[in-house]
Amino acid sequence: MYGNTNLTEEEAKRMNSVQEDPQKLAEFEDRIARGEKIEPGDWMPSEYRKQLIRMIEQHAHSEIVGALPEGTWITRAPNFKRKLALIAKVQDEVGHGQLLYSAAETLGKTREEMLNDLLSGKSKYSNIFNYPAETWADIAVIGFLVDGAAIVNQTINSKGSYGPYCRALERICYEESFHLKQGHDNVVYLATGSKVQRDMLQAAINRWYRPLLHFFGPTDKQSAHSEKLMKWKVKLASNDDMRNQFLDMYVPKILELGITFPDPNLRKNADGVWEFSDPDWEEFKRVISGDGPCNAERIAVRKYAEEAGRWVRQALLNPTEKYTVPLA
Ligand code: BYC
Repeated sequence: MYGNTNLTEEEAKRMNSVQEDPQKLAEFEDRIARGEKIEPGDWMPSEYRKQLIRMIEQHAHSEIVGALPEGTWITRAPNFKRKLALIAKVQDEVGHGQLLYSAAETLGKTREEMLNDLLSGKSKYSNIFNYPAETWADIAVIGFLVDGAAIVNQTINSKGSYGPYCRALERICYEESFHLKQGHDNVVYLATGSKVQRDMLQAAINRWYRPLLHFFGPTDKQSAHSEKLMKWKVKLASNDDMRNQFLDMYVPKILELGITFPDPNLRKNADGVWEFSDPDWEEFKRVISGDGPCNAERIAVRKYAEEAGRWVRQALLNPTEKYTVPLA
């Protein structure tokens, strides 16, 4: 999936020692224009490498942190069938993290460096996982709408220019489509259930509406990286376009269940563009800078996992060594 060239940072620097050679850059851009995939050992501008590491790493972190709000509901799932589906989904999300860390490693940053940057707050992860999953309906909404939003983004970007990332995204999208089905089933079940269940679902939609709008990133005018990423076909649609596609696909599906969105200005205009109230971009900035409702808790859980799992990593690295940590 990744090719067999995992570069160290040192090697990556060396490979790009003639990084902005105009001829190499022109050849690289021609390849991208022809729709060719760039592979780990190929020449690439250092900025392309840097941007990919940033984006894939953030994506990988989002998967493993994203498993946390759902993970807390495994023990509280309403029945065995739902519990089994949720366990499988959470396991998939962590697996997606593994695929994405491997894809980012091909660019020269080690997994350890990436995880350290997550824990120190240097590296971002998706805004949306810094909100609490207060009720079982939040799990339904995450499964249907957060996974739905992720599929919109990932299906588009799986046609991008960097081979290892695209192949990881393709596989992730297959698995996400099962997540979406369980989320949809869960949402429909609650929407067609008792008044208590419908109210619970409505309250969850009210909570997740704005974070979902934020999920696709700042508006195109505010987006710092889109222009470059789109030029190099890492991103194949802008933040606003992806957000619009998501609203187009999912708003009608929620409305047809008799559930509403907490925004009187949400509507599709004659040009097919969805309009909505300002989703409070200041809140978005706060949340992605570490000051959301659950940022501290999410990082604390990850730190605990790192520390408590250290002996496992050590044991795996030294298969001949006898266990020094008691197993019970
Ligand atoms: N959250 O220039 P912009 C899942 C940051 S997990 C946090 O537009 P870009 C799932 C951005 O990083 C799937 N930060 O950025 C898992 C940049 O900051 P820096 C999650 C955000 O990269 C478990 C600054 O804002 N999906 O589905 O061109 C259970 C300026 O933004 C966000 C991905 O990770 C955000 N939402 O575009 C269930 C998709 N948005 O780095 C489900 C991969 C922006 O300069 N990522 N920022 O400090 C992408 O497609 C792109 O990175 C984005 C943003 C569209 C998100």
